[in-house]
Amino acid sequence: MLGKVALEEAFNLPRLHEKTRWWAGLFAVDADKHATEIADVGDIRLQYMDQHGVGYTILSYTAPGVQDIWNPKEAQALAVEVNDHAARAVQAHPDRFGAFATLSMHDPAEAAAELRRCVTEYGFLGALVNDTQRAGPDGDDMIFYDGPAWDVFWQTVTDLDVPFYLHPRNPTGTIHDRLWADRPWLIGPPLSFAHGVSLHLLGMVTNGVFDRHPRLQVVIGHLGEHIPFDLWRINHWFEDVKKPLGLACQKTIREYFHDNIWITTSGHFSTPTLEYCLTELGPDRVLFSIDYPFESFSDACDWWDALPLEDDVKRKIGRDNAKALFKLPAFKDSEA
Ligand code: GRE
Repeated sequence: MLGKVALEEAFNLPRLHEKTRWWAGLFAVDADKHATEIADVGDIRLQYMDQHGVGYTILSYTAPGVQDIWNPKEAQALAVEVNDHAARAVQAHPDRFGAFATLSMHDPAEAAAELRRCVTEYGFLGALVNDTQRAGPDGDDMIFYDGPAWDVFWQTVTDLDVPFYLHPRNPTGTIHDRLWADRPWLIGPPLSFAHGVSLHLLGMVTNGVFDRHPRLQVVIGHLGEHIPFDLWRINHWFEDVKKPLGLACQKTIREYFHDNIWITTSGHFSTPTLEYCLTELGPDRVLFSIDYPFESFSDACDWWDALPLEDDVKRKIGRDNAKALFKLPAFKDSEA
């Protein structure tokens, strides 16, 4: 399929090479290749896109990124630097690249202001945040965005009418030590990433963020971070037990998925799993993505291009849903 759109696609700052090597050591079999690819927001990426029929990529700063920085001033300075860097990449290839804002999430008003700057000055298409913000004197605290203090931020997101991508990061501090330290191979895609994002997103549901901000659009990757497979059970327990006990969210979990939540195929190229998600959620809430450079263009695109889906479903997920959600400009093969 030509003109695909991909939106969980990471870059780093070349000057943070050492941090990239550390992260690559945890997740990349070929650390040199990974470090080269993630630092590129030009020719290497464009060549892969051309080879594999990806017309447009929404760039985002790699995990754990700014969410790993517990000093609020440093976090904000890095976010601004990253956004200025991403803006230059987009300005060089506006018909191939867009960007998500990178945000320090220490302070809701500051995060809102940086998002507003990126959207209004740079034309960024939303924000991508790596789960909870590390905070506190030694980085052991975690800031969630599901409480009332964050309403000012969510209000800005919906005023600007841009989506918010909730991306995973690695477990840290006490949580890491208690849950994961003795099970290190489960950190990342096998379990901890989905564990973190599903907790955070379901916290937003049950703490009423989507009731207070009914137009808010949140995207999660990896075919929904395990939540779609639990929809029946979550629904049963919310509706039949938790609401009678006091859970106050207004809609059912399926309604939030219908009205507020999107999933992407990033890093999860399984046909039966996608078919299951389409049965549960329908094709209007699913978006193609790769998860480059943690996953390869060929694994994602060869799988996608060979999928026996109806043409209109394939066009929706591969391109048209993203075009509408992000109000994309014309890009390579955008009408193919
Ligand atoms: C990511 O999407 O950021 C990611 C990692 C590490 C491993 C896999 C992965 O940061 O998808």
